[in-house]
Amino acid sequence: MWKLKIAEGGDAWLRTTNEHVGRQIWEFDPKAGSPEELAEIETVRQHFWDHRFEKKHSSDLLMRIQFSKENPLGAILPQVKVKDEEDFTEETVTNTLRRALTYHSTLQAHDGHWPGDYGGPMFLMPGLVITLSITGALNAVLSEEHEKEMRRYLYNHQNKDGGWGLHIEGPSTMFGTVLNYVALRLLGEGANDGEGAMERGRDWILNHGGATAITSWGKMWLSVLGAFEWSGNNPLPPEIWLLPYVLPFHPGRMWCHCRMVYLPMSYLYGKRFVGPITPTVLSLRKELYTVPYHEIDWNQARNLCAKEDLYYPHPLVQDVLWASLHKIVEPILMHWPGKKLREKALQNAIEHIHYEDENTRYICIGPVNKVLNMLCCWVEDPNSEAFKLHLPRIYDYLWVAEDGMKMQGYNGSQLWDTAFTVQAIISTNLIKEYGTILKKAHTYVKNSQVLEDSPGDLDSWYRHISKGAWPFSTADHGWPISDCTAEGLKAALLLSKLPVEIVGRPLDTNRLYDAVNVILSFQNADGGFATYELTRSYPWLELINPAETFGDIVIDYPYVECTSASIQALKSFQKLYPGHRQEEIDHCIRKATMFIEKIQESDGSWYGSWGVCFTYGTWFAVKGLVAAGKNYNNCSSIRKACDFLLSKQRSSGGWGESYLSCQNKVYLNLEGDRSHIVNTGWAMLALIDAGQANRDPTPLHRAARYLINSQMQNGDFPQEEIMGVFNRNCMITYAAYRNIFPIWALGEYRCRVLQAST
Ligand code: LAN
Repeated sequence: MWKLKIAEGGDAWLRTTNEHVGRQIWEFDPKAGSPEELAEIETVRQHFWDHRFEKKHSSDLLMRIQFSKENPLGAILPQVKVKDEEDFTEETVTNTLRRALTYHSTLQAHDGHWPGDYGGPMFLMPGLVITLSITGALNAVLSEEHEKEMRRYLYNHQNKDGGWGLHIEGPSTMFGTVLNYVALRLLGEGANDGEGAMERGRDWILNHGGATAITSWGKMWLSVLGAFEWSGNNPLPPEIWLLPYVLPFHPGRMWCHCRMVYLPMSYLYGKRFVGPITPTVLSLRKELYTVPYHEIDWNQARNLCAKEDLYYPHPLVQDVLWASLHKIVEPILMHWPGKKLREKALQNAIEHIHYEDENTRYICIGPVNKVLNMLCCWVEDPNSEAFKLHLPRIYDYLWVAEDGMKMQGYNGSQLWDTAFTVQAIISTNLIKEYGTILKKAHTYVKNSQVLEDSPGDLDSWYRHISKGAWPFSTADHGWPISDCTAEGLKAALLLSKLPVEIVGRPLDTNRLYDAVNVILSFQNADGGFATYELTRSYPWLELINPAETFGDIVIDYPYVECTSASIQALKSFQKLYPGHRQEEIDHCIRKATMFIEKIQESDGSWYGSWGVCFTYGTWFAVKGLVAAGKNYNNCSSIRKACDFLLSKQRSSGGWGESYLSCQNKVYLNLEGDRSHIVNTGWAMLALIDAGQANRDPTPLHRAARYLINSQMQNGDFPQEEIMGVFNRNCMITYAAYRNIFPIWALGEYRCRVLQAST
């Protein structure tokens, strides 16, 4: 049986700064599991498979089953449902909250965080599988059971039309279909296996123009595998890193995720690296294309892209730029004396790769550069220590649920979920009852702060400061993020106000100061906050975004979420430490508030970039403005926001926003006008903050009723549609949101709507 292990190392090649706190790994133990347990797991797997086209999101049930055995619930309060016409009392809400909190506490790990599935994207696992098969490490890293679960996952998420999407809920794309088809082949499936599934996948590819129409990232992966020619790729010259930093398009100025993905890609491109040509690779050359491989026009292929994949079409300047690099510059760099420069550029690139590896303990900033860096280390030297150090960190990205084993979008969302959960629990004011959970969560928050800057001269590695920041996941990952620092700080400050006997010792003041220092350092001149770094270049740089499937990736833009979270954290800090850097903080908050007001949409909403979408953005914006001292009466932005939210409430009392809002940048309800508990939580929290209870509490009562009635028998809430997003177009799972936001919204509702009115 699969077992989730928390905060364990157990491999001589693993490095850690904090005893692996937050690390979550699935291991297969052939001896574990009673026949009943194994049968239960089979049942939930079968259920997923049977309903896979209607319900594409798994419910993280393997972890839930395991935890229900390890932390048995005991007696649970009886469930109360509220009829439509009926009023409910505070007791009903408190009962729902107790049931929800008791259940949610069973999901807390011993190190204090809430583990969970962070899957969703469908373009990650193929990169891993391709890298492992090229390097010959497939069997060393993945057991038969791993491979079986990965195949299960891939088959579970094949769309009805035979293709695969960019993410689990998305329509089929060439990128998703070719890569997942290839992954299945490398995981041992024959071209006609899967009771017709492989054939349907291939048909999808061939009916949509064949793999020459895959996106640029797909072209790169197929090229290293040997199933595509490098001459069919647009250039990714590593020399760009050697140009002076003053140039606006220097990679050091790009968004760290963009820079960190194109860095290893440029290394592989610069080397024109191709893995061993195996019989499977030769066969793929036949399976994936509409014409024989040797007849493909590779020059034409450079700019082909299936219409299903095209979110960000190349502007003409790009085609001109790539053509001139391809035809004029590359031939020079591939031959003496230009080759000397190429060697220097490759050397420089691999040094930056090693720096990133070392300073994330080989986790790397994200799943894409994780496997690319690993491949580069192997290409540099197959026997290198660096490659060996990469291997055990692969498991940090793998997660098993009833839909199989997936590769996650990060090494988890540990700190983020823990910081939110702390705020949610405290909002209920049931602190004494759930004190032990808060204490453990507090430990996690304290143990996960980043205590040092990255080593060396930060500027020459293009790194921002990290000391005092919080990461999104674990301290070993270590990349600082503005809003994670803010949410971490908010949680730490709230906990510091509670009795030490209940929640343990507060964080040292100096470490609070460090966090404030990081937050202040993240503010841009326009008042806004970006994610990991300052905005270092101009939005027009998006013109050279070559990734057809992702929008807004080239620079780190300022976001409403990051800006609002920073305001909130600084305000809470100031209330407790009014003397510390007072003027700077005041100034920072003033500018940030103006920034948020400025970017409001004309309908009163805010576009959220990292959650779905206008409900998420509006929740953050309102919370930030209110924290800064604005209210319904003195701020027209807040009034407009309330009108916007109220206009979107569904007849059920809830809110339900489709992920298509993110892509289209226009609010869209979920299909069939369904509501979604997480959207409902965000909208309720925003309205409560904006003082809706004093004007007309009815919408809040209706929303609360919707949440109460959505709770399941055991106190859990159902997993509905996917609610996280990145780069405008790709969705990502936040498995703990279904528990956190109903609790948080009902908690505030209980204390600030019901209790306030009595
Ligand atoms: C994340 C996850 C966390 C997220 C929040 C903190 C929630 C957000 O408020 C700021 C942006 C951030 C840090 C974020 C950015 C983009 C990430 C890193 C991700 C969504 C997780 C995965 C995604 C990353 C880009 C995926 C890899 C794909 C590429 C296109 C490189």
